[in-house]
Amino acid sequence: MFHKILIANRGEIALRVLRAAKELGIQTVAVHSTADAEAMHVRLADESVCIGPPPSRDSYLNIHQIVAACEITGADAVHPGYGFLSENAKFADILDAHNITFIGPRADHIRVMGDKIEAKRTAKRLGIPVVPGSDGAVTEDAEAKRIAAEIGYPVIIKASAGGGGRGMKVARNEDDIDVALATARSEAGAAFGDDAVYIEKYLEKPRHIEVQVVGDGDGRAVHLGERDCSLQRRHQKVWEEANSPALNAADRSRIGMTVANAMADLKYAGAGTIEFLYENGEFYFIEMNTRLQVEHPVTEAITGIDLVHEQIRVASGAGLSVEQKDVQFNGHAIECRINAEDPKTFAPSPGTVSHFHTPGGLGVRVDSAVFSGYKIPPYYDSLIGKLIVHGSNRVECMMRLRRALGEFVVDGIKTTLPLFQDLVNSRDIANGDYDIHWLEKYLAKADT
Ligand code: MV4
Repeated sequence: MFHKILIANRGEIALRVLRAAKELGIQTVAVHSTADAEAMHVRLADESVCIGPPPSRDSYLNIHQIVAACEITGADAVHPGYGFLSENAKFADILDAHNITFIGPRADHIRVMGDKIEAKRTAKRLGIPVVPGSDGAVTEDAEAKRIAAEIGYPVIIKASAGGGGRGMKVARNEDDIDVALATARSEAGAAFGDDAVYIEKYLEKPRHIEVQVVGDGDGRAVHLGERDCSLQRRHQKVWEEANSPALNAADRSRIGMTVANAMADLKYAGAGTIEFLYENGEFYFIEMNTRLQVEHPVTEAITGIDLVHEQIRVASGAGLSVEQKDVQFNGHAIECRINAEDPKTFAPSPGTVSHFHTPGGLGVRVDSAVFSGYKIPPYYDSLIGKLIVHGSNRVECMMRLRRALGEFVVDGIKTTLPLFQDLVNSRDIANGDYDIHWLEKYLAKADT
């Protein structure tokens, strides 16, 4: 097992990782920018190192400073959390060259999945169902039109280097292709320095359902069911749940085993998420995330498995603590992402949290690094906490969520808590009746 883990992140996820490390008896090192000197992850770590000024590129993304912090403290492993360097293959390679373990998958797996065309090819080869479309990059209008005619309109053109919805263009008929292809390519080139795009069937009203997997890197992999993350605004997840209200146990087992077998074949190591669009009872692979995700606690709630423990175990060579037959899905869990934002305009609302009081009780978990008097710096993303509620079924979970939201107090700044007060009372949400466009439509209506 590791002696000392350096946590290359901040905020609630730095705390999340720190807790797992402490439970395993491992020493912890926090790194921080000058803006985060007073942060909770710094206070709770055994040691801390300041790695630079507030802008992320100079601190949390500064590979050389982070490697230096490992050398100074004698850390033998790095957990990257999510965001920042978590899907940076070069970072994984550099740590490896310094004999420091990257707590995550192999660099080549990060690289393959970071390129959406390669990711889709790999998924298909491994037996994962993909969205019908081009087999690789498309450059010519004629080729795009031939493929679109074959799969049928509407189609969507996506950047291979993309993600987060940037550089996507929908074409509803042949006349749209020229402009969609040219725009997607130029946007991709400008945003990512890579203008490779591909084409696929556009699904009109899918749900976003993602399958959690953990692999031991040696041919064993276990799926931990799915999360429904359809409730998004501008490609930012807002509310996530496990299980998906749209799936039954047979669907879950079918897609879960497909993914687990694929990741076993790949010899994937650590935690990963396979994202699907789900429409009319069918799954279509879109992307894979090779990291721990923000919404992992809903999976932990229904399985009782600590995903960060599993990541650390696998990276250290201790292997997975569970086999597929040990994994059971108990009840239902929902996560609300609490952002320091205006609940109507979503404008960031940094500043001092004058009072912070979190809900408690059975089935309630709050992951946050905020405390009364904490000053939210303006430099980083606006997630300040996650409320995760677990119940024996979805109805109980919703009742408990409504109760927990009523206890939550964040004074001094604006937060998205009022949005959740509304959502928990929505009829469609109560019925689990929503797709990837539901939230945007709901917010547009509330706006008028
Ligand atoms: C799609 C799609 C419809 N059809 N692909 C958006 C971000 C990227 N991760 C994938 N995205 C989509 N891909 C096909 N073939 C619709 C979306 C999409 C979306 C997906 C998940 C959650 C929210 C979304 C909001 C708008 C569009």
